[in-house]
Amino acid sequence: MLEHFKKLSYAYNSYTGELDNGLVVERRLSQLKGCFANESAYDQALANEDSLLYKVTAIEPAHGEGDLHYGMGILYPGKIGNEYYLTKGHLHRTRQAAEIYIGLSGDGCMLLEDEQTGESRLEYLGKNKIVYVPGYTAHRTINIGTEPLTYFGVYPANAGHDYGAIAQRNFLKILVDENGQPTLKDRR
Ligand code: PAN
Ligand code: ZN
Repeated sequence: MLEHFKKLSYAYNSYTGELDNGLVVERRLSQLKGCFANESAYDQALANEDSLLYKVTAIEPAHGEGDLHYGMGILYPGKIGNEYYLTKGHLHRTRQAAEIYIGLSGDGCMLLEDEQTGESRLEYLGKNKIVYVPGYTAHRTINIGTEPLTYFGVYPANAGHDYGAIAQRNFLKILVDENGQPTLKDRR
């Protein structure tokens, strides 16, 4: 198996979220249409600037069963209205595929939502914190701090990403700043 892998170790930076040699995907505000609850605040922010919200660098060698994929994310601080910057969020195409997130720097949360029951959970994600995302669970990362949030994620190579299912029905909960406190509310 070793011969299939050109490279087995990578340098990373906890503060910039940079991971050598990976495939970098950038997500700007215009690509998160429908994610934020306050649509007029979204339109206003977008008219002002198509800001960079986050970047993900993925390493996906995918040579076969049992393999792992992994990636590093950097989610910048900010808000749309009173809702914190967030990632699009997704389910895995292979629904049973779980994932481990490890917080590297900054202050954030993971919003988890069981696809079948709609049960939501909010877990803190930051330095020295690991979050386990079970299968069948939509997951979204949220920056509740003033610094960039960086994290590492590892998932089965066959997990895949399904953005459509959760985009259509949307996460049931939103995380907003209420008097300086991150507060989980129903999306109305
Ligand atoms: C992560 C996510 C990353 C960006 O690596 O892909 O946080 O979020 P979106 O993919 O929802 O834009 C992961 O969960 N991979 O499976
Ligand atoms: Zn995932």
